[in-house]
Amino acid sequence: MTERFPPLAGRVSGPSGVEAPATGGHPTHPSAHALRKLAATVRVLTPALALGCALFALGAWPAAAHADEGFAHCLSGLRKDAIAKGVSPETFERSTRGLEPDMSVIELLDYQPEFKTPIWDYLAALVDDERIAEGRAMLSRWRDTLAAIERRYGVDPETVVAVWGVESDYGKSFGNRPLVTSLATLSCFGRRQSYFRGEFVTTLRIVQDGHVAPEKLLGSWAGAFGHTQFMPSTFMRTAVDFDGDGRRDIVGSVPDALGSTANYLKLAGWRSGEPWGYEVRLPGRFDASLAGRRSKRPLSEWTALGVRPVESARASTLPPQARAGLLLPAGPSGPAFLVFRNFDAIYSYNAAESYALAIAHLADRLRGAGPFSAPWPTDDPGLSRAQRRELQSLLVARGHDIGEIDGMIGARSREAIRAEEARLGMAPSGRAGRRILEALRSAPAPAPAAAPATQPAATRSAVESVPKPSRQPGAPSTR
Ligand SMILES: [Ca+2]
Repeated sequence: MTERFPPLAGRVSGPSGVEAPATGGHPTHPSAHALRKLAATVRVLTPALALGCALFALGAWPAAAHADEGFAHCLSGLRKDAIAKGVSPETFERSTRGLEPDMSVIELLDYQPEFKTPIWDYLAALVDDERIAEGRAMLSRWRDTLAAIERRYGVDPETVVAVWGVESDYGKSFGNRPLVTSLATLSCFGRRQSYFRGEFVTTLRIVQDGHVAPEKLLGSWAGAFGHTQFMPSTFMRTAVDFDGDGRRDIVGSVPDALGSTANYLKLAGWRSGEPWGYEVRLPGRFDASLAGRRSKRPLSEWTALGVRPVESARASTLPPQARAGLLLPAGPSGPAFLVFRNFDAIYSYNAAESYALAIAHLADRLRGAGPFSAPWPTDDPGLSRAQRRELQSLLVARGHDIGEIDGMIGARSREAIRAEEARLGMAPSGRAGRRILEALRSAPAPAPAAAPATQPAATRSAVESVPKPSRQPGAPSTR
């Protein structure tokens, strides 16, 4: 699994339900996240592969060529690749019969976000009361399975469940695009065709080996699928058959998915019983240039520099020679963390520090810890998903058509926020923060003329209570 994303990862799409943060890079609002991951993917290619990739790009399908003709020609090339790698002609024919390209995935590949999400917004939505409560319910429901997983792989239940919660919202958000279609399209058009060809062929092998039913091979636009949102190649390297039925099914089997997550982390260097890290306080006049996940120093040096754990009990499990990096996700005036080897293991899952921090913090919250001690350096904190849905409902009640009330703040929600900010005499930012939420809560009820043109808010509230299973990691929201 050493090729997974940056260090190890293999995924090109992100976690559930949040836009990409401005720092560290990740998620879910696909776009920036996806691009970062693609960049990361390229970084891990061997020089030979990279050369192959470049040569392939030179001969890539001309953009002007008719998509259908180009696709048919490309598919015949993919067929040769697939058969050379052990896919039977029958599997190939069955999987690609009537297949047509889905050019929307190429748009997603090239999508450039117009809005940077601050890390406090990102974390507020990924580690909110809902996800903590559901995670605790999952810890209880899958207690025996998680205990067996910990015995086999040495990864604690809270970490495994936190990855699950961030990756697929505990199995509620897999993405709904057929992998074969997306990956065949990405193999034939756009950038990174060489990478996606490998993922396409591997997908056919997963089908051929019977691990996951073909009709259940749905995922993000880039091909991440199942509870763990593994790319097909990551699946091949790291997925396990934990329930013992002979299939590695990270879509249909929670034990397989959770076991696969733990196996992934173990292969990424997880050290059993060690913490990922903990929040610290910096001394006055601290040299922030010492920060960096990779700039590791012994704990004793950090102590000598005046860096102190916020809770000393959590720091006492590591020896003074244990090596830690200092993470300052929002600069020296925000929360600070010392992070150890296990943080790197989580990071490898998705190659973004903000992502790893979300999982690490969610795991701590599942263990009963509270929020970070230091506030984020903002006077307008981020919103939970429930608060985002409330904000969207308030916007709809004022006549804005923002699409579905799903807690995902996309372009249409931001446009509506901008309009309301202007109306209320605030500087228009388009950001879903506490200030605009509180302003709209206390603003006078909208005039009847401004009633929603589409669905009444009362009808929509039913929608908002249902977790949205269709989030596309990597897909820009249209709202
Ligand atoms: Ca199984």
